[in-house]
Amino acid sequence: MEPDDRLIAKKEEWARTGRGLTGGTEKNERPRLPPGQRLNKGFPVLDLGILPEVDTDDWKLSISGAVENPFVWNWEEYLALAADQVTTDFHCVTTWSIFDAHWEGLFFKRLMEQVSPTPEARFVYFTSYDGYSTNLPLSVCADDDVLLAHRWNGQPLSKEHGGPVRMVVPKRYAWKSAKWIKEIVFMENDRLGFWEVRGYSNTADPWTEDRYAR
Ligand SMILES: Nc1nc2c(c(=O)[nH]1)N[C@H]1C(S)=C(S)[C@@H](COP(=O)(O)O)O[C@H]1N2
Ligand SMILES: [Mo]
Repeated sequence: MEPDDRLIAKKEEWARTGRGLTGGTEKNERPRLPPGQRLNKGFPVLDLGILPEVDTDDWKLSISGAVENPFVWNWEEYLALAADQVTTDFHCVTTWSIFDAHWEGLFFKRLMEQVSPTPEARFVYFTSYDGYSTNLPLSVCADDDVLLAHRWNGQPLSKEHGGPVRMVVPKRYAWKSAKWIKEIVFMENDRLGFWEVRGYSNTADPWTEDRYAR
């Protein structure tokens, strides 16, 4: 499958024109909602127009870069460690938010215990089975609510939402949460991901409405 160029061009245009920026909160909003966001009842799907087929039998997750113990996990190896759970809100830059998503998987902090990042590691770069990428500072990934998730609201994470396994980074806009995760590289220097080179903010903090690179 090829990336959906029209969809990508449209989102690049939103970054240029500042779609969704309000400069404030709307009346009647619950304080729990970041500025310019609205609560969505369902869980929308956003992707590049590619739905990668990744069977758990073939699934591999490679963790490498500035770490003392790089390795490649298969499904059983991941499952043996994935015993964490958390309930979080989730905010997409296109202005929808969902409340109380329940995720099960492996806290990123515990992944870090397994690989032991070197003192030089300050950034993390994620790549996915659909060719997507995104990047974060290591300090953000080490937060208590960041995890690799294979279950959502009591069910296996659906293919549309990034199954078998995706990242979940609740305190950043959702494009920082890579679906269909394939590779995690610990880095000394930052490297911009797919949307970060297309006009979207590198920091991506919903609470300061930090949507776009400007
Ligand atoms: N691999 C991959 N991860 C991705 C994306 C993508 O296109 N490919 N889209 C991002 C964007 S823009 C959003 S808003 C969320 C959407 O997650 P959802 O489809 O589960 O709502 O996934 C993020 N992670
Ligand atoms: Mo998004």
